[in-house]
Amino acid sequence: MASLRFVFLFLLISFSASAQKDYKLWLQYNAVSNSALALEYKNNLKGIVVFGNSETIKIAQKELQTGFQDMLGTIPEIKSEIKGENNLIIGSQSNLNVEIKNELKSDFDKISTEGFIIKSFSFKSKKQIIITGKNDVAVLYGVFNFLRILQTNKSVKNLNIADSPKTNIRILNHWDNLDRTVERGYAGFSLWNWQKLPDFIDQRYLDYARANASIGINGTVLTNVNANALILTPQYLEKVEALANVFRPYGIKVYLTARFSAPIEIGNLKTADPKDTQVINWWKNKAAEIYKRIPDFGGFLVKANSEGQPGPQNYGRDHVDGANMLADAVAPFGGVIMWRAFVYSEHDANDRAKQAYAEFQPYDGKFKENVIVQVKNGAIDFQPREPFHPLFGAMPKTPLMMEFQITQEYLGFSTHLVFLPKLFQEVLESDTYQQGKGSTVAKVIDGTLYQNKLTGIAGVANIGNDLNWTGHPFAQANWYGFGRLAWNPYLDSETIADEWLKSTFSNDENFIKPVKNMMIESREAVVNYMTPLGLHHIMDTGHHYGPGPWVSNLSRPEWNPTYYHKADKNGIGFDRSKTGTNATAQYAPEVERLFDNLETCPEQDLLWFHHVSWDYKLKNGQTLWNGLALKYQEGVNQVNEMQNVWKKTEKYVDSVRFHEVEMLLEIQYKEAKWWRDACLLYFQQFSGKELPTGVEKPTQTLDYFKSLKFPFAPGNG
Ligand code: GCW
Repeated sequence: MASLRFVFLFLLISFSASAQKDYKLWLQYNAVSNSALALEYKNNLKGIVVFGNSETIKIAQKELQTGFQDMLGTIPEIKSEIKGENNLIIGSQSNLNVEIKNELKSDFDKISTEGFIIKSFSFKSKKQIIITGKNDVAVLYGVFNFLRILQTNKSVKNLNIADSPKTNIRILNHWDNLDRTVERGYAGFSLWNWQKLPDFIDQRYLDYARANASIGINGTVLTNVNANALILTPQYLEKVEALANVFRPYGIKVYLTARFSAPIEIGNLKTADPKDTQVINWWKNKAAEIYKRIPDFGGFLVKANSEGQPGPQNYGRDHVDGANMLADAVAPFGGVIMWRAFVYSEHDANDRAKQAYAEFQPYDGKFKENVIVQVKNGAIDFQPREPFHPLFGAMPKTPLMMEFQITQEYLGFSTHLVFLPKLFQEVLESDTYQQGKGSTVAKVIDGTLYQNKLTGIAGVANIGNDLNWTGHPFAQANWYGFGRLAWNPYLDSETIADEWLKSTFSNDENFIKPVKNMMIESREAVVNYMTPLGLHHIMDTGHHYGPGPWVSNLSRPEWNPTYYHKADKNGIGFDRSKTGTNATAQYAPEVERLFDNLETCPEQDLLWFHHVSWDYKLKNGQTLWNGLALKYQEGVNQVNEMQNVWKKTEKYVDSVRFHEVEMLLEIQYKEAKWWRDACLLYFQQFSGKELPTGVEKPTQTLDYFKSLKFPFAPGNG
C-alpha cells in the first residue's frame, strides 16, 4: 500500500514537473550538457554588475540569475562595481559610467531606442561583456537575447552584436471578449480575468509579459475587434490600468479596441457621427480619461463597417473621417489608431478579394499621421495560402501594418501542427514591384520602401488559459516566431525553428534536424490536405472546422465555399484574371502579368486566379484532376511522415509533451484524411473522373461527410 502511494506520488511529481515544462514555453533554460561549453560560459561569467535599479532592470537581473542557475547550475556573484575580469555588465546608456559610454560611443550610434548591444570589450584592460541599450527595456531585450545565445549553445567569446527592431509596433491582437470567451481561440479562455481585476493579479499576467518581452513584443490589444463598448467605462478601465501597470516594466503597452458606436452605447449620445461635435468631444474626453490612468496607453484598434460592426459609414462618412476623428482624440497623448482594412460588403457584387483595395487605396495620403492602416496578409481571410494583399505597396503615402493570424482559425485550430513562420515569411518576401524589383512586403512593413515613420506588425494571438498557453505545444512556436519576425521581418523561418526547438526542447542535433525539417514542411502539408493549388475558403460554416466545399446556402454569397471554388463540369477555380473579375489588375504591372497569365501564374496560386478545366495540364504533366487528388494525398502522407519523425524523438522529450504531440498528430492525420476524402468526393461529382493511382479510397461517402455537424466547435462565440 505504502509503495503504491509512493509510486502515485512520484507520478504526480514527474507529471507536474513535465507540465511545468509546457508552461515555461521557450524559456526552459535547460542545463547545458556540453561540458566544454558550460565551462566556457562559467569562465566568461564570473560576476554580474548591474547599473540602474528600475523595475525593468530588476527583472533583467532576475532573468539572468534564473537563466544561469538553470543552465549552469550556479549564479555568478552580483557585484556593485566592476572588479576583476570576465564580468557581465548590464545597464542602459545613461546609467553607465563615462569611460564605458565613451568606449561604446560608435556602438550606440548603430542602435535605435529599443535596440541593444551585446559586446565583449576591454575595460581598464580587463575583458568584460556588456549588455546595454538606450533605455532599460532595451537592456532587457539584450538580456533575453544573451540568454538565447546560451540556450542555443553558441559561444560567448568575442561577442559583437548591435540589433534594433525594424518595426515600431510589435503587437498581439487578442480577440478576447469580456466574458472570457475568445473569438477563434482554441487554447481555453481568455487570460484576462476581468471579474477579479483590478485587485487580483494573476501570476499569468507577469509570465505573459515576460514571454512577450523575451521576443521583443511591445504591445497588446486586450480586447476583440468585434468590440464591446463597456471596456471603455471606468469600471473596466480600472482593470485595464492594473494590467498596464503589470506590463509596463516589460516594455509592453496596452491598447484597446474602440467600438465606433460607444458614444451612443455608454455615452448617452444620439449619434456616433464622426463629424458631430458632441461625438468628437466625447472621444477627446474619453482619451483624456484613459491617459490619466495609463499615461503610456498605446491607442485604439478599430474594426469599422466590417461584418456588421458599426462605423462612420452608418452616418454617410467614410473610413478617413472615422479614423482621423479618433486620431485627433489620442494625438495629444502620443497615441495611435490602427484602422483595419478588412472590409467587404454583401451589397457589393464585386469579387470579395477586390473590395478592400477598391475602398482603401483611394484614401492614400488622407489619414492623419498617427493612423496606421492594418491589412491582413491576404485579400480574403487568413487562408492556408493566399497571395499577398494588393494593398501592400499600393499606398505610398500611408503607413500600413501587417495583420497575421497566429491562432489557427483556418489551419486546424490548435490541433494541427503547422509552423506559421513559414507562411509569414512567404508573405513578407513577396515582391510587390511597386517601386520596381525588390519592393518586398517586408520593406512596406518596416517603412523602408516609402520612408514611413510609423510601422508595425500585428498577430492575432493564439494564447489562452490552457496550461501550455497555446493548446498545441508546437503552437508556442508560432507565438515565438511571430515575435521574432515582428522584430526582424527578414529572419528566415528555419533560423526561427532552430532557435525555438533548442530553447524549448533540446540542443541535440539528432533531435533538431528531423524535427526542424518536420516543422518547415508542416505548412505545405496543411495546404496540401486542405486547399492545394490555390483553393481557398472551402471550410465548414461558422466555426470553420473541417471541410465544407458543398456549402452554398448562406445568406451572403461571399460566405459560401461554392463562391470561391466555382467547381462545375468545365473545371474549377476563381477567374480573377482579366477574363474574370480582373483582381489581378490591383497589383503592379509585373505582378499582374505574372498572375494573369496561366503560363506564368505560380501553380500554388492557380485556382486563386484562374478557372481551369479538369484536363488542364499541370507542369508535372498530370491533369488538373489527377494533380489535385495527388496533392490531397501528398498532404496526408506528409502528416504520416510527421508522425514517423515524432515517434523517434521520445528519448529527447519529456513524456508529457511527447505524448501530447503524439496524440495531436494522430488527430491531425485523421483530419487530413477527412479533408482529402470530403473534398475529393465532392469535386469528383463535377470532374466525373476516377481517383488516380496513389490516392487512397475514401473511407466514407460524401453524404456522410456532409451530415457531420459541430455545434460546439470552439472559438465561434
Ligand atoms: O477571420 C474572420 C473571422 C472573424 C473575425 C474576422 C475579422 C473578429 O472569422 O471571427 O472577427 O475575420 O478579422 O474581423
